[in-house]
Amino acid sequence: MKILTQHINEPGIETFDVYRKLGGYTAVEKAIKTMTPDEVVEEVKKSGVRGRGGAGFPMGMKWSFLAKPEGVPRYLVCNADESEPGTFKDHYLMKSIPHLLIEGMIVSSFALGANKSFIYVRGELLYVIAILEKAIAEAKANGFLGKNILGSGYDLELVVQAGGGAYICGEETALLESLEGKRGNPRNKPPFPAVKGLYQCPTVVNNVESIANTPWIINNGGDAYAAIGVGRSTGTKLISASGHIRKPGVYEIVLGVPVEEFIYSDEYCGGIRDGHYLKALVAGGSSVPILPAHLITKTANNEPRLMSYESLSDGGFPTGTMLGSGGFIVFDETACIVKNTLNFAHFYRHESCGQCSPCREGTGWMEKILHRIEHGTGTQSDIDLLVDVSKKIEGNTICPLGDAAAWPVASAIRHFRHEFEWHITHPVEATRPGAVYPTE
Ligand code: L3W
Ligand code: SF4
Repeated sequence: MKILTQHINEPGIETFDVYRKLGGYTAVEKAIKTMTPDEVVEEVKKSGVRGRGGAGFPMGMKWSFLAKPEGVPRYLVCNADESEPGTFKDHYLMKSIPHLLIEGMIVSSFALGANKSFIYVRGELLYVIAILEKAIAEAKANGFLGKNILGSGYDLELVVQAGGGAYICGEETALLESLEGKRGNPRNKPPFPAVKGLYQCPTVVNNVESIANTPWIINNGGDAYAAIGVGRSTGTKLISASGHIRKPGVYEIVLGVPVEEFIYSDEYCGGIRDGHYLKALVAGGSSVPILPAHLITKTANNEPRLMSYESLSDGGFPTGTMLGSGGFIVFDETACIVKNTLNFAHFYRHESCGQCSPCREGTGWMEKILHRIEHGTGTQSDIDLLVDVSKKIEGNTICPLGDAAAWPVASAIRHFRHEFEWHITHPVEATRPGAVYPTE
C-alpha cells in the first residue's frame, strides 16, 4: 500500500505532464470544483492523519483550531526545513515528486482559506528549491495556481523560501520568525500559530509529508485513509532508515508493521550488516530516547513492538521511545554509545538558539562532560552529573530542543550505563573502534 511513493520511480514524474497523466491534480479539481473548504477540512479530520514532522499532532484538529477573524489573512506554511539527524524523507519526496507537495499545498490552502502560502525549505537544499520553483511555474502555467484557479474565483500564490541554515528554524515559531526576516528564535506558546502566526495572523504550519497526504485523502475520502494503519496511527509513514543495516533508504510503510519485520525483512532494511547483530535503535530522529536491543522488537509486556505512534512509545520513558519524524537509526554491536551520545550532544549545543538558560548552559555542560568521558578523563560522578543536568533541562525550556537534547543523554545512561563506566575505568585505547564494548 503506497500513498506517497506509488509513482515516485516513474520516469519524468517531476514534470507536470507525467504527474498529471498519472492522476495528478485531480484532488485540486475535486476540492475546488465540488467541495467547500469546510468539507475538505472534514475529510482530513476523518482521516485521522497525524503530523509527520515529529509531534504526531492530529492534522485535522490543528486545522480546526485556525482562528478566522474577519478581514485578517490566514496563511499555510509548509515546514520543509528537515534537519533532524537521521531524517531525510521530505528531501526525497520534494526532489523526486515535487508536484505532490504542490498539489497538497493547493488543496490545503483552499481548505484553510489561505491566498498566500509558503514552503520554507532547508537552506542547504538549494537544488530542491529550484525543482520546486520549476514545478510551481508549471502548475501556474496550467491554471492550478495564481488568479482564479480553474475558473473558481479562488486565488493562491505559492512562495518558496530558503531557510536560515539552522536546525532551530524547523521549530514552527522560529520558522515563522525566520520567514518574517528575523533571527530564528522560538516564541513562547501559547499563543499557538493557529491564533497568532506569520505576521501575527492565524497560520497553520504543517510538515511536507503531512501536506503530501492530502491529495490522496481528498481523492479517496478520509474514511478510506483511516482504514489504513493501526489504531490512532492511521495511514502510511515515510521512514528514513540508516546505520548498520543492509539496505539504508526511505521506505513508505503502512503504520503497524512490526519493528522486527521492518529491520529484518528484505522489503525494508534487509537486516543488520553481515556478521553483526542489533545493539540499539533510535526510532524517530536524534531527539527521541535510544532503545537497547531487548526493548526494540518487544514492548515491556512482551508484545511485538509496532511501527506506530503508540507502540513505539509503549511504557513511556524508559521502556519506550517515539516514532517522531521517522528517522530510524540502527546500531550494531560495534557502535560506541558514549561516542554517539557525545555526537548528538555536540549537535544540540551547536544548534541551541541560546534564549533560555537551561538549554543554552545545559547543552554545553552535557557536551563537555561527555567529551571528557569519551576522552579518558571522566569520573564516575560525571555520570550522575549528566543525569542531573539532563533533568534540569527537561520541561524547563521555551521550545522542544531542550527535551530533544536531554532525552538521548538520559536514555543512553539509563540503558547503557555500563558503557559509560567502562570508558571511565579503561584506558582510551580500549574504547576506540575495534574494541568489544561490554554488555550489561
Ligand atoms: C493550537 C493548541 N495548536 C499543539 C500544535 C502546535 C504544533 C503541533 C504540535 O515539536 C516535535 C519535537 C521534536 N492549539 C495546540 C496546537 N498545537 N497544541 O500542534 O505541537 P507540539 O508542541 O506537540 O510539537 P512541536 O513544537 O511541533 C515537534 C520532534 O518533533 N522531532 C522533530 C524534529 C525535527 C524534524 C525535522 O527536521 N523535520 O522533524 C523528532 O522527534 O523533538 O518534540 O504545530 O502548534 N492547543
Ligand atoms: Fe532556544 Fe534551546 Fe530555549 Fe529552544 S530550548 S528556545 S533552542 S535556548
